[in-house]
Amino acid sequence: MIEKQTDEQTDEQNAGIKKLEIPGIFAIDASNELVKATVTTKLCEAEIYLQGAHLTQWQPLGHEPVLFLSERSSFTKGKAIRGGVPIIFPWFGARTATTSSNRTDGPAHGFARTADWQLLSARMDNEQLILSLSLEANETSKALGFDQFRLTYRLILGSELTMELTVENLSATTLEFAEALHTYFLVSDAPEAQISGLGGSLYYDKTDHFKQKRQEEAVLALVGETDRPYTSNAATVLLTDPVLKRQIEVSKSNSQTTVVWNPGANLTAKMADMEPDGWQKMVCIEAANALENAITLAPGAQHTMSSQVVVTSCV
Ligand code: TA6
Repeated sequence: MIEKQTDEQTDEQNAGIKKLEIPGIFAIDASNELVKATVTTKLCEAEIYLQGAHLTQWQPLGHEPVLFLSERSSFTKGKAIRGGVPIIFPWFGARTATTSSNRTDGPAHGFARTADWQLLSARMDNEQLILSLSLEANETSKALGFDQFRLTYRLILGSELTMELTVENLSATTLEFAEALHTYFLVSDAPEAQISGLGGSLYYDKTDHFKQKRQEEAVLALVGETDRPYTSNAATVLLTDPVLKRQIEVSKSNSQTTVVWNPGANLTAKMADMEPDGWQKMVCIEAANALENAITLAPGAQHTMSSQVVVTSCV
């Protein structure tokens, strides 16, 4: 049975979180259904929801917002936010045999993005704000067969963005999982965007029966629905926006899968949490370990995947 928190427990928790506020820099708003933290430093502005440890905005000084956030996104308990950086764990997409062995169905992209994470710490270092959050097994994860793990998410928010996800296996048996930092980047017009760094790489085309293909072109342009996990791929990807005149560099470590996703007009029209033209304003470039790159962790072992985002202006 899934236990529901009492109002007293929630109030107590919120009071604890409020103690981590840093005046003028890091504020927590617990007055709405989802607890939201706001970051204002000399280097950037950002927003993060504790549900899902979901970063929904990051804007380094002198630049436009970097992350796409759907205006129709639902900010309610248990519903995934559309945009920002959903944390995908412990399976990617629909639940598959590799990550579920005989277990019951679960929500698309796992339970981490809709779970309540704990804010562990918030501290300044060299004008950057460093946040640490964690998620351990709860009733929902246990019901899905994941009962002994710990996720720790470290966010370094400055003029660059670093996201670090650590998975620890606390059990006496192996832990098999997939993961992704499902980052939605804001672009002025998706068909105009240029994505470099994946030329010559192999990917599965989810829009064409999962066929494996090789990207022949050096620069990928988004023509219609694009849904591509590139496996065994550690590439640094460069997203150029000729209208906003900026380049976003996405590098990563301990990630063997890169995913590029844009739903295109037709799929977007079927998505309740996207504006009809939402697909034009976003492209997901995701650091992941999925499909044949799913991770198997030995008892007591841990694994850290990270992604770094750097924005530069260009002419
Ligand atoms: O990362 C790409 C993808 O797996 C796509 O197949 C697409 O469905 C997308 O994620 C969004 O999934 P969601 O469950 O958030 O609607």
